[in-house]
Amino acid sequence: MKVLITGVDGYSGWPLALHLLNRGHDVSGIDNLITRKRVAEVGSHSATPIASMTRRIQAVHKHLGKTLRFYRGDLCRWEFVRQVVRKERPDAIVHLGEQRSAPYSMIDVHHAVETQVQNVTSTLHILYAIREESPKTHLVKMGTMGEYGTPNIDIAEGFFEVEYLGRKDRVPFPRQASSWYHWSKVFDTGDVMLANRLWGTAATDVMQGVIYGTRTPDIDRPEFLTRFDFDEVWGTALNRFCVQAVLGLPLTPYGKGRQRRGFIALEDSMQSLTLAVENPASQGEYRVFNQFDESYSVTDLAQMVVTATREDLHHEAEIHNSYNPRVEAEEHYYNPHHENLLKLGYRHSRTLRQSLTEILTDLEKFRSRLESHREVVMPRMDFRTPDNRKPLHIPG
Ligand code: USQ
Repeated sequence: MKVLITGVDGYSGWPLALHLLNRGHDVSGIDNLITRKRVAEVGSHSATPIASMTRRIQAVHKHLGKTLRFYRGDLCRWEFVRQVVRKERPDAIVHLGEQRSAPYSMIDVHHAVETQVQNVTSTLHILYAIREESPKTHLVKMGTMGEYGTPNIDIAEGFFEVEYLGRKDRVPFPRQASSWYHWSKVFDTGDVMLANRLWGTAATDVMQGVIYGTRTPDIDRPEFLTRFDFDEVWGTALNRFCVQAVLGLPLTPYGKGRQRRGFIALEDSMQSLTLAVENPASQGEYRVFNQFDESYSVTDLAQMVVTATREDLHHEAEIHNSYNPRVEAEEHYYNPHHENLLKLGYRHSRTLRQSLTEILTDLEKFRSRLESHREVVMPRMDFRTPDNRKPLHIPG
């Protein structure tokens, strides 16, 4: 199949490109390389030393004997998006090319607007490019489990039956996101559903949980490493806890630490996106996949990292809850459903505990890159105050 990946330079875009190439697909990719700049903007860098896009493409050619067609450009430029889709006319577009950090979107009005304008614009451009240049293309759109928020009822997989004042309907599950970033994904979902209703665009909307891991079988040489972020803006809680443990800093669950989220290993995320691509939605179909395997509270994560640090690195890590810089429920019910991928043959292949050994071992290898950016690891922002850069007090 011909597959176009937007955000091909990103944490999951790059391993997905390698995975699809290794499975014999014809792969092209778009990126404006902005994540590299944005991470530098907050004074950080990837823990893993990632190759430039040029070196990545050369390595694909040299080691896999394949060509990855790369288009450097901004998805907010309509003519650029249209020209690439016209040239490629892919069977599938996997749209990963969006600003993906909730904290980044909460820094101030400029970052909130930048996130929403860029994310919503890119999705609309892709929808229109499919309509005008390649109407049979199947869109696999990266959304987030965070669109649903944390309601006090089970979370359905996209749609659910509701009875209200004696009448019944099947309607989209309510969205209650808790950052400007997560709301940008809600708006995307609305736009993808509308394109599907207006034009019959085939679409899979992937509600993805937090992805973790440094390895997949396709990342088997230094030039193929994918990025791993650990600062408070770009690093997820799990990444940050692992880096804190390696550096001997306290692990920082925010607030009560009972916030629960769904998690999926990078390798399994590649498996599910591949299943979505290889088993496309039909013309006129809009489907939703809740994509995660295990659900944990932030404290569960921290405790698992403490155990893995003891067993794998042979030193003790400590947990010091910091106050919560985010506005979110710190204790809540969480039971999302996920059946649609299982029906396509998805099988959970990596547990968090297995991945933790790999992550900690890999981080040890790149310790000097963590040491040199030690100051970005502990939380410093507070999104509850107008001046969100107020320093936090971390005990110990
Ligand atoms: N948290 C801590 N300590 C930290 C950092 C975060 O306790 O040092 C807490 C946060 O307060 C939050 C939870 O951990 O309650 C998750 O935060 P996160 O930074 O790990 O992840 P999140 O902001 O939810 O975003 C990440 C990805 C995003 C993706 C989303 C999936 O950055 O691209 O959409 O996970 S989901 O969480 O299901 O919405």
